[in-house]
Amino acid sequence: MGATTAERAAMRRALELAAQVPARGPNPRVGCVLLDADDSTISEGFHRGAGTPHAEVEALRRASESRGPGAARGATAVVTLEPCNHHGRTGPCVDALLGAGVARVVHAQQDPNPAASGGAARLRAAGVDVLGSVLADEARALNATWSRALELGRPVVTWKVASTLDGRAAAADGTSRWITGRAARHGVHRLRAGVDAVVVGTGTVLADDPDLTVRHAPLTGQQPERVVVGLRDLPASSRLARAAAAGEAVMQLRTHDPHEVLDLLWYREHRHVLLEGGPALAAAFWRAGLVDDVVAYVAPVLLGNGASAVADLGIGTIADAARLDLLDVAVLPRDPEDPTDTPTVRLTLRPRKE
Ligand code: AOF
Ligand code: ZN
Repeated sequence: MGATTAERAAMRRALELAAQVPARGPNPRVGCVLLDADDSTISEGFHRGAGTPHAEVEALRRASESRGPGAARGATAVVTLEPCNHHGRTGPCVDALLGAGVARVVHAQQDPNPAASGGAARLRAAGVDVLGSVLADEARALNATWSRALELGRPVVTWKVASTLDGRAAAADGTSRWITGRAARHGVHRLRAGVDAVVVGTGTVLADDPDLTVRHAPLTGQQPERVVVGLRDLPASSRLARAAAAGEAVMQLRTHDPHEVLDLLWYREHRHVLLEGGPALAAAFWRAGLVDDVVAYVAPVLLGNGASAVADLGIGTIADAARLDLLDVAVLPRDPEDPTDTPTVRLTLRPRKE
């Protein structure tokens, strides 16, 4: 049987429940609604993040809280993600649903996590009526970056680049403060607030002494982990070395291999990382085909000299140019109160992968 009108409405509600949580961290956002035989809602639940109960378990708990034990017997569980079938930080939702005597499960997205998938098949084998792919596109969009990461088996990489009109990230003497305007700098803080880790090369630390924290944007949860890639030691006086000495989440990875960087970050359960430069690190990720999204801030400024925003990509002829699809363009106006501020154009791009 296809999804009933009540089940589709419950799925919309479950998507809404899931969306209350910010999209970040190792786990997807998931919502669940339990319906009884006459389509009325028994209870609702959603997942609040890694280490907390899954949406189904939360909905089952609330069902017995409000209606007593056995409340979910014969019920339909409507859930935005295929129920998990693994012991992660919590037990398998499949066991919880079977234990509660749920008769039917309607889910949206199939779980792209190979460790947790297989729940639908196990439920079917146990005699539960299972219907998948109901509002699956909406559910995937709810966890778009998480889904991409799980499908890739590595963190999604967003490269943030700030440059002049002629593609320079710094002047000939290395100075780069500030090429872009204030609104762009605040935009970068919003980007940081949405990722698990911010990654720079040692060269950027030596040249700019960045702090890399979220300060000019709202932040839910922890600061993203600050990651420095490269072999050179950080000066003890640098902001990042001092933060590390104070026990903050700063990590140096002594490698030049982007694959190794992403393996280590994946192992730390990072699903989305922001690559913030500099040119050498950006080029290494490009050459390895490990740039998934690009946010470029371009200021109406010319330098005519100085480091390019990205180092040599090994491209010698126009036919080999790296090409990107343009997804969005926005003008970030200058602060009218501040004569030293500059407007900036923000381009949102995605590398074309042939
Ligand atoms: C569900 N319902 O509400 C969520 C699911 O480490 P754990 O135990 O929290 O497991 C995390 C994995 O379980 C996650 O990667 C994803 O595959 C699935 N998440 N599954 O049935 C939920 N949050
Ligand atoms: Zn689960």
